[in-house]
Amino acid sequence: MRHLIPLGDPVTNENDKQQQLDRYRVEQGDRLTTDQGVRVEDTDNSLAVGDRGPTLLEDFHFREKVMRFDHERIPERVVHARGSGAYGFFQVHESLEEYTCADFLTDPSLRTPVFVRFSTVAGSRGSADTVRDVRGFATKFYTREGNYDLVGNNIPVFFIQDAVKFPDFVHAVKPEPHNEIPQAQSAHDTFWDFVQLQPETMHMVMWLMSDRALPRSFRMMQGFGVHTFRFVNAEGRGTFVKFHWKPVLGTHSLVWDEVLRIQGNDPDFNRRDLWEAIERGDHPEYELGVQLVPESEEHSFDFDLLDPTKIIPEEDVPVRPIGRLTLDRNPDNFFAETEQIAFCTGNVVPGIDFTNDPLLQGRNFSYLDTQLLRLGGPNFMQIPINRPVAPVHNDQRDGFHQDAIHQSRTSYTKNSISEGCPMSGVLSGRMEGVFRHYTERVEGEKIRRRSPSFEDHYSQAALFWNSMSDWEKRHITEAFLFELGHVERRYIKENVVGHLAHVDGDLAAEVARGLGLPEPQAVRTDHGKASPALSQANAPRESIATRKIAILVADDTDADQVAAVRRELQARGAVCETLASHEGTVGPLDVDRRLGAAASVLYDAVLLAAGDELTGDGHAVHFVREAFKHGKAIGALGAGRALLEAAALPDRQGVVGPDDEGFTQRFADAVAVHRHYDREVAGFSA
Ligand code: HDE
Repeated sequence: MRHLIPLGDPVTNENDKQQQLDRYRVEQGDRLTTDQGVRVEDTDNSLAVGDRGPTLLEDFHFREKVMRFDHERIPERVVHARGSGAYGFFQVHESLEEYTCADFLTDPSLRTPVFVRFSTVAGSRGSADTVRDVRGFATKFYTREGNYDLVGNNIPVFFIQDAVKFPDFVHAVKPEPHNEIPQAQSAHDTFWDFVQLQPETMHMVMWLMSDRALPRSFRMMQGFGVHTFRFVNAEGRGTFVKFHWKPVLGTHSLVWDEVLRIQGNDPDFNRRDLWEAIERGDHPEYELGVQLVPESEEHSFDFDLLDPTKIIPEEDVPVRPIGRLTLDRNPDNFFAETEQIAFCTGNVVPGIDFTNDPLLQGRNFSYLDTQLLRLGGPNFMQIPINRPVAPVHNDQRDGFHQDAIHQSRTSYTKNSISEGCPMSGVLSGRMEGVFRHYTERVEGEKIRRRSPSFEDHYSQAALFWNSMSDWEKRHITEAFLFELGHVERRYIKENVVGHLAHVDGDLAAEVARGLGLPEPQAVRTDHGKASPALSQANAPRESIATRKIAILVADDTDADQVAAVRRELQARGAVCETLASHEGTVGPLDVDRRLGAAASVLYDAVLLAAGDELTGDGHAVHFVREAFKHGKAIGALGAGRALLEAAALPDRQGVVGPDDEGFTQRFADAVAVHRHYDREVAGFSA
């Protein structure tokens, strides 16, 4: 394959972006100066008249310092305001040239640098991470042919079918306008009012009420491009494509009660988890998969491929793994990198194109438009994090914050003065590497009307429900009860239940009962179909890599035994922390955290190695009972038997005792299961 751009190192370019950023990175100097580089005498006292006199306007250092402070804030994103980002690289497994000419998808030796930003949607920048919400999964690929942005979510469908409704939808889910309550929650009247009036939301609402909306970690959630996009190969042939990110660590969720408690214990739970994993060298990895549909099969589904409220079940079109994303570097500065990164769905490279999905078409306007205000003008792509590694040459000029000093005497095309440069492909006659929009025949009347092929709002909501395990169905039902329980208007609840009756009669009846509403008539035409790939219960749960295990120790702990088990767990990739009633050491063991300053919700499993000293400690007993309530693996070692007994747990699913043979293996197996959900049936409450 030929490239217009000189490529340098032919094997890898994963460092290209970092080398570019190095030019902008600034070290902390040792002398304080003004923005003009003038050394500052004293920054603790402003210039004033005498000891007790007024401050002088002439104090340029004071004015500059306060002026800069006054203007530190930029508007937060109108949605996805709270996010966390990381650098990494993407490498395709084998050439996809049969389907796309995108350089980064055809050269397996290439490591394309990326920046990924994960986010919640509804909350403000300072809101808690663990809320019931969709998560953004936006990836900027700095390819040799320009930036490609895959701006996805962790749920494969969306609430609405047409972008023109996005402002209404967002206004409905955001805090209510009169009192700005509630923060980062969908459990309020305006959101459910929108839902009851817009049945196209039903499929997405089912996902939102499921545990998918409570990811354990950004490292353990899927990502989806949502829309059907188009691959285009060198011959100009198009293939429909849906993008999937699958985390190598598996897809895991928190439980609802845990979510609520983490909000107080560590509002930065997901952000911290991502940061710490990368600092530790546990680099998050995701497989990129594609579902490919030949154009000839566009109309062979019982839904419209252009409808973003629909998935293509994996059983019908398998997800083909095509490459791997690895995140291996934290940003140096949150504002400069994570806050200023600007994703635009319109950023595509040759070989990847749009379809006529009306949601996608609208997004292509919105993302570019939103950055103008957020980042202060049309040159936002010159901010270091947004710069492509591919060279940029054009006649676009001036505007706020123009950073480049264009030396050319011309800024128009065609020109003769600069020998016609820079020249488009057509003008130069060199078409290699140009972006060519896919040639598609379109005709029709100019109308404002939803396509009849977008009309079915319930079949895939039912497909999702049918595919759930018992515990997943239980969680979805409870989520509806919680959310609608926070709605004041009875008719809104009734109408939502009315929609649920189209999805599943039992679900609708149970929600109605819980809310004290009349049971609706079941109206679903039961298609009886399920897609096992949709259930988290079917995801592999074998590894304990990066699971956080709390080890409770005291003076009666057998330190050698604990050290040996800890070593084995760490060898399997677990992250262990030792907790005791005080910081410092317990015998030869280093204490990582004081038990009183920790909470079970911050861990995936608990290993009890302390006995009598903690049996009378209410916090320690609560710690164990709460971990049990949230379905976590519990192991008791040596003296830990006494603490286990003190906790008086009602059953032993996922509980491994000191006398159990092959303790470490059994405990690791119990941790790998992630959550022992069947405990919930016993109705245990801590
Ligand atoms: Fe977005 N969305 N969105 N969205 N979206 C934004 O762009 C918008 C939609 C998504 O980490 C905004 O830079 C419209 C679907 C992510 O910086 C804004 C519509 C999907 C992010 C915007 C949608 C997404 C955004 C706000 C309906 C999944 C965060 C700030 C047509 C496929 C990106 C910004 C980041 C952010 C508009 C629907 C994902 C206002 C109009 C569907 C991950 O432009």
